[in-house]
Amino acid sequence: MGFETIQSRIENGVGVITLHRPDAMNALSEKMMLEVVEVLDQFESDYAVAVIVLTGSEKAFAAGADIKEMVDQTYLPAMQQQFLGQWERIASCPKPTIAAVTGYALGGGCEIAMMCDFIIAGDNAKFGQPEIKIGTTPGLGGTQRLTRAVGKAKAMEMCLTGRMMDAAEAEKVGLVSRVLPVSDVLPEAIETASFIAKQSRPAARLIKECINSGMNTSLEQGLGTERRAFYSLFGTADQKEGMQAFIDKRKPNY
Ligand code: DAK
Repeated sequence: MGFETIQSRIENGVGVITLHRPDAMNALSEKMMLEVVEVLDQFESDYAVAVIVLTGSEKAFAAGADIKEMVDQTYLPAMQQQFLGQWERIASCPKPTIAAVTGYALGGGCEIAMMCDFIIAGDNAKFGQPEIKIGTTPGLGGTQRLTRAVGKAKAMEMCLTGRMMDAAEAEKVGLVSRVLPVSDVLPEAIETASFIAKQSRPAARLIKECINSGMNTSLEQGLGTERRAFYSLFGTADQKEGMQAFIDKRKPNY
């Protein structure tokens, strides 16, 4: 689609976005952010795309925001223009998203991986929030999503020291859903995504909504949201098809 810093394609109901700045460890430049947002807009409005996979290169998913672009930034323009704020767009995507992470996922790289619904990691993956080492704080959810994902002790240690977490530790503490050999990560992420793409889209959307909203509400409110979602799906043809297919001992056709 003619992008400079990313590549994108659609296969089997899956939109794949590949971060592609090989000379800069896929550092998240402003140009890259605009291109990711543009392709997300396209994927979201395209019925051919049911699920989105975000990936990088073998060496680096992304080594964080582009430090060379940030070094001279000043307070007022950063605040007034909500500098880099559009990266948050990944978290608000209503379609299911999977991060296929190999290599470094640092700073903003770790943060955009955590914005996805789940992470499948390569056995060479390294997650970290090294901002302390360059005189700043995480700015895209590192102190918040990481803490919710791995708990206070690990998040504090990682953010205060910049220590990287390897793939085995990330799986153990629940930051990633699975760890695979590097060459299997993207194919497996796409296969998982295309499996989800074949399920009921309204059901997938509501599952995502329930889990995400439940992360920010009380158990009682979360259970209420879940129950309303469950009831509402009785209004869809997919629920009828899914249940009838089970009874008929055949595959559902959504
Ligand atoms: N930015 C710019 N260039 C980078 C980069 C980065 N984050 N990371 C790597 N590069 C460049 C290097 O400068 C080098 O370029 P040349 O010198 O060849 O021109 C090239 O990529 C290869 O890197 P290295 O030579 O350093 O490679 P190594 O294998 O030795 O080390 C590394 C790989 C990933 C461990 C290392 O490059 C590294 O530590 N990178 C920086 C990691 C880092 O500090 N990341 C956090 C950045 S701060 C916000 C939104 C977002 C953010 C904040 C707020 N808002 C919405 C408010 C995010 C902030 C951040 O992510």
